Amino acid sequence: MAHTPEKPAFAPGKDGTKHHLGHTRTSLHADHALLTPDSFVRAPLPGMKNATAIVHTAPAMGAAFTQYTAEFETGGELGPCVSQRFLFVLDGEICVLASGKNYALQPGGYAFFPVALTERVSAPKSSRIAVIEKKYQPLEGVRAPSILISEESAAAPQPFMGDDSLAVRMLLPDDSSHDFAVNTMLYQPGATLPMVESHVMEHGLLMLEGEGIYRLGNSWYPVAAGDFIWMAPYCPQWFGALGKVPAKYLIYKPWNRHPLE
Ligand code: UGY
Ligand code: MN
Repeated sequence: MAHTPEKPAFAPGKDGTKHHLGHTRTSLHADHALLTPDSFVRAPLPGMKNATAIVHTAPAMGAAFTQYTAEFETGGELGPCVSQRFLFVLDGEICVLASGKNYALQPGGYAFFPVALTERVSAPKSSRIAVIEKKYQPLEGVRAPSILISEESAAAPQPFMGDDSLAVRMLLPDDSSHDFAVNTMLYQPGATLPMVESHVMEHGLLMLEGEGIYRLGNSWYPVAAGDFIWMAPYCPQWFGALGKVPAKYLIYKPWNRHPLE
């Protein structure tokens, strides 16, 4: 991407926010990270055209996967990927060319690409997507997953542990060919996780709407749409939605694999 003094690619606070005396809600710990938009740094990844990435988590942080937000200018493109890849459209429109077919994805649309596939992902207008990439862990006797293109509204909402005020949509099929899950969780105002969870799976979490309080380890953080959270395995976690509108997040976890593998 062209790098002009008027529009630097590396611009913390590009959204207009300014840090007051070094204050930010961004907070990094061994077992969790909260990263807020005022501290996001943009840089292109190999193969990107007219696009930049905000890498939210990666092995450098301790995660076994990579999650980033890709921001495209008109005509922007993602680079190639050696692992499996999941993307979820946040804003704008995304064109996918895969297995000889073209798809157009709108906000809420998503795609899963298995390892062997060479997809082309481009943006006909200014757009943003959440991207998750993970090395595939094959399972003996189980076929590798296939390409999937769908939209969030096509996944039926399920009450979480019987609570109608907390709806989960599973975006990937719950079969053991997939080694990770991506879900959306929609909390009505005042809804909470029913328990403090502590589990072997790590999480990547992008706040999509609303706000609330996230407990991570032994700290409680105010969080809002646009924030990213990484939770290491076993990080104690709990969320309560605040405000007058629902809170929603997109959440990743490794799934369907034995911890020894
Ligand atoms: O799927 C999950 O583990 C989810 N309930 N965790 C979370 O929302 N922090
Ligand atoms: Mn969890």
